[in-house]
Amino acid sequence: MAQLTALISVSDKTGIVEFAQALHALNVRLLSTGGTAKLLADAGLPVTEVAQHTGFPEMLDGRVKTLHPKIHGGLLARRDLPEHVSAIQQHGIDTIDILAVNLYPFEATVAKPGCTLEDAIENIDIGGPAMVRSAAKNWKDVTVLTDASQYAQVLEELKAHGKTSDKTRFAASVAAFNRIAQYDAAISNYLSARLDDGSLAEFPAQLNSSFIKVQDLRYGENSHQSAALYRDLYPAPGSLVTGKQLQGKELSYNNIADADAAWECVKSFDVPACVIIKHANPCGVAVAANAAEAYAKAFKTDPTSAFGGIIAFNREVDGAAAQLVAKQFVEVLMAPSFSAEAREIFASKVNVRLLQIELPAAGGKTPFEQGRNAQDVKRVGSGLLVQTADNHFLTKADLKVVTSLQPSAQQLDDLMFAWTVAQYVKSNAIVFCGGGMTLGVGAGQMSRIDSARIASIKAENAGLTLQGSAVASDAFFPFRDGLDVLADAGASCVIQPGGSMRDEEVIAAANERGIAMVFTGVRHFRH
Ligand code: 93A
Repeated sequence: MAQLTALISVSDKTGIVEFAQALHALNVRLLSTGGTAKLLADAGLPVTEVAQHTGFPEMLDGRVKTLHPKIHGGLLARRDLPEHVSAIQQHGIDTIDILAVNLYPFEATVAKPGCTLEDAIENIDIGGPAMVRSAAKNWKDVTVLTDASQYAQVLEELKAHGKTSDKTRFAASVAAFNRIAQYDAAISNYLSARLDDGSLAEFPAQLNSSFIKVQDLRYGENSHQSAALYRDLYPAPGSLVTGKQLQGKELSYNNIADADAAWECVKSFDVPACVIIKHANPCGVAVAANAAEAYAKAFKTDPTSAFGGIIAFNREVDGAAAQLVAKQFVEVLMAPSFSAEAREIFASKVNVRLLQIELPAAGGKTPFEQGRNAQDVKRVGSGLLVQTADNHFLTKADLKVVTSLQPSAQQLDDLMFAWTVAQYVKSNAIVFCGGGMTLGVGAGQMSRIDSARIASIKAENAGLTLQGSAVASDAFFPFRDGLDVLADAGASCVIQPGGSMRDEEVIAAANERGIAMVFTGVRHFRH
């Protein structure tokens, strides 16, 4: 059998002498680059330096070592194509059958504290990945090894059969491309984070989309979980990650998740609004003439749950609002701005996290311009669920009145408000509203009727009346019983998607109970 040739060029030299010794014992010819060749020669192995093999010296501080047709021709030539075979013969190129390469330690270098841009750049391997790609592309003829853990299996196959199996070579090729993808991602992430001045923003999305780590968090959802916050390289204007923390303890994982829910919800209102979130659900939302009034109303919905809540405003927090909020225990307070008086009021409450986030400019057309994600991602066991984000915002013109009773102008406003809030409540969501505030929120129940019951119980606990209230349901009523619970509680009008097999039964129930009902034609599940 013709003698095989192996090219060995490794930064991490773990196990490489033993591997080369074993190859030599199998009569494999050894080619190698400077540092690796020296190590092998010192171990008494017969090794040909790549520079000698190509007849071209390593140059430019080693930047050009293996970038030569004698190397890439030897890796890429197809042994089954006579044209390829004669071409390499004509040019005096020998085939290379085994390639063992591991790359300049870019990841380890940039992980070191104090790593300079220059250090990082010098550790970007060019020739290594080029050879790995050549060999991996030509996997039918070449075995490519990118990790020391692969040496043993290859030696075993060579010992047993004088060659590696197709299966092994293909698996090694896939592993090689995976390694190169990781390596390139590390380079792209590091450099993207260094170029954080917006100068890529003009490029098409595929050239500028990447995530940057903002900070490690103390722990995740629970203290035994570790966590970090990442943001888009170019965050949408007015999105949570563009915020600036003015004071307070470091934000926790749950703080950030809840703050995001609060901020997304409060951004939906054009008029002054306040949203109080607890465990990802709104426990009070209100609109009013100013921030203080909006807070006072939102707080009334559920004062018990508001304790330790996350509060967002879409208007400046002025002295009046700050004075009211300061009476309760608050974890995070968000607003586009805080007046000097408000800052003064919170200055002594050193633990309260104040987050200043600019609102996106009005009139944005795309989700990005509106400060929203275009896409939603959720992890499932060994997979990702990806969807376009729930960016459907209803207008009154979208509504279809389905009952004999028409909602009044006031009721329509209340229904629109209730619908906006319901979009931010975990399913099954039932939201009682009236006078520009939530009156009872039923969230996250497995049955719609339980959400309805819970919402009315909570209103009762808070001493609020549901007589004449407007109710939003995030999805249709499968039976009339859910609607009956709302009517029993005092609802006068209902907004819901419609689309149930029993819509007729539910509409009849609404007519019978004197309720005005509108269909949206869209639902807002939130899980
Ligand atoms: O500087 S490079 O990008 N240019 C090259 O032509 C080249 N060829 C191999 N880096 C290159 N390599 C890398 O050198 C290999 O990927 C390996 O990590 C390292 C081995 O160098 P040495 O054998 O001199 O220690």
